[in-house]
Amino acid sequence: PATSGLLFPQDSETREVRSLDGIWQMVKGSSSGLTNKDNQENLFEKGLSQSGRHLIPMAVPASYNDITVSRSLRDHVGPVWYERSFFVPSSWDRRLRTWLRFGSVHYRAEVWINGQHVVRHSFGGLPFEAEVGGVVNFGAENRLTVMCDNRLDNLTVPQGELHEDGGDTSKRTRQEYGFDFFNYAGIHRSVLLYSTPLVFISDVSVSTEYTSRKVGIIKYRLWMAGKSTTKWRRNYYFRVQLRDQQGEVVAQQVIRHPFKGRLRVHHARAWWPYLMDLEPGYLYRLKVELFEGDSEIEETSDDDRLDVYRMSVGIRSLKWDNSSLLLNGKPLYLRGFGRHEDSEIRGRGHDNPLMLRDFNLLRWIGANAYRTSHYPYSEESMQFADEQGIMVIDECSAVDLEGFHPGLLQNHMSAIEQLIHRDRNHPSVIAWSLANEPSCTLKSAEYFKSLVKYTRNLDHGRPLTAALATPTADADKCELSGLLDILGFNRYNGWYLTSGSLDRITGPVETEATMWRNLTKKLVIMMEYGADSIDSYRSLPSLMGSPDFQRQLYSQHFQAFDKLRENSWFIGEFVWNFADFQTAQSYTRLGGNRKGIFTRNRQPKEVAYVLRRRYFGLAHKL
Ligand code: GCB
Repeated sequence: PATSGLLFPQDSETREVRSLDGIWQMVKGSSSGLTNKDNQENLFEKGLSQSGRHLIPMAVPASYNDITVSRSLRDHVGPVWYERSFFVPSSWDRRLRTWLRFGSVHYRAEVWINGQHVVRHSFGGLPFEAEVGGVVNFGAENRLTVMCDNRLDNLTVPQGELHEDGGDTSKRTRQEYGFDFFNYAGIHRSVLLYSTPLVFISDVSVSTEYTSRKVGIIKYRLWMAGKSTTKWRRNYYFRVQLRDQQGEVVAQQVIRHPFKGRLRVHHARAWWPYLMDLEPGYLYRLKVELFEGDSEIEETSDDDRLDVYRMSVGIRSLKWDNSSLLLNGKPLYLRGFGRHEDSEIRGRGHDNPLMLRDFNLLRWIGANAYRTSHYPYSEESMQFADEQGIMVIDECSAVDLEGFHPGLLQNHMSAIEQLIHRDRNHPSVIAWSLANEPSCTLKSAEYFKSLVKYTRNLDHGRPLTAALATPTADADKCELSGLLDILGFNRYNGWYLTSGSLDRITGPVETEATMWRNLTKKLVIMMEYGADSIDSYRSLPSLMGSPDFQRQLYSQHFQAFDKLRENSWFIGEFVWNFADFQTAQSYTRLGGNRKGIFTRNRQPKEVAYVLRRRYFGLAHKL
């Protein structure tokens, strides 16, 4: 089936969206053996209710792991099967195209409608869709089946290891992985059915500039689809209209093939981050219309209009060199967080109340940035970051990378391509993060060179970064650091290193940042630091794990950052982590990772007040 540009589905004069979220039926697939026994049973042909298997009511979107009380479902390794029925309006037949779109299924998905295969996809955190008009029954009931497989191996992004345990009768697959968060699985984001016209707007890309004279420039490119020859494009044209928040049209254009143009906005309102402007996150509204015919702008009439799509556009310029990162000409200092999409019961499932709470907390604490550690976050949250003026370092799902097999490089590139394609229009995205803590000293040179070259071809407008945890002794052997624009380093002084020593933090942080600077001459950011804490654990003097210790460890880091900030190349500090989060079970992770500034339930720990004072203080110094 045809796939298109993955514009976020929306209602418009010409489009309709129907949500398929809700309670679906689920069947746990087999977890024995690496071959897929369920496929042979053709669960998608008969339908789950006919399979004789145990049906589990399952919420969509959500991770399936923490919804029931079953240990075997929580720790399941292998496929699960989801199913629901749905209707497609008969009015969508013939006159429209029907699309089915998933915001994210982790990790591998196969989709059938009425027993016919329609699409497959790998990588959690990224959307995929298929045109399904050819397989659905219009004005009648349809059956949608989704197989979701959480297994990770040495070629998936992220990687994992699969082991076979037990004898012939009790074979079970065991999943191991090195990354420090639970491998939640399921249909994690919304499932949408939507219609477009037969000839339709298939993709839009924008990039912006903001000049010192307050002129905004929006360069755009538009794509249409729905006809099979290339000549026909000349019979179509687009109208683009930019409106400000009062609804006034501030720029417009009619554009013919090739569909590229630029809008100029005089006295533009720039997109500014939180606490750099009274009204952060100013967004214009871009309306894109596709017409048939060859009229001039005065003559365009809604009767000839085929399709309408709207999106928000923030006008800003982003520039960098080896001494600073500039937004609209002003140097940035990032006051940020590493985060997770993680909460009780829902796991990694998208949840609007949780997302809003998280943004309210980011603003309460005075942060201006976060990194989407360690995978792409929801499209809803990317849009919300635009609106709230929170800057995003957008990370692909390559966490704890090793092995550097050519097949892994292919998958890594594909994950980056899909991420950039999805997120390139967001003003909030200020950098791409290629990986978290990759091993980068062993035979990785060619791998990283190819990856960086490939990424730069996809987007010239944003700097590249990664979060490195290379031991300082091996820093000069790191094959990735020299290829980046921003060197991010993760280091747990006082925690994993020199555990418990509060007096061995400030010096090492300064020394390491300076070492990376001297070695690479690049911008430097501390991407992770922190300590676990449990509210009920009190001790005097403060010991590791107590809220007091966490607070003091932070204060020690702040002293280092204040010295480093005297250099323009030191551009930010990112706390690990925004909130406590779930991990694989281990005796080092009781109740998960407790390095949150907030509890898993999004209430402040003591350290939150200390960080709040710092982040607001930094904002006022700018
Ligand atoms: C790291 C990882 C992060 C972990 C963190 C920790 O370096 O990047 O995923 O959660 O350390 O707490 O150990």
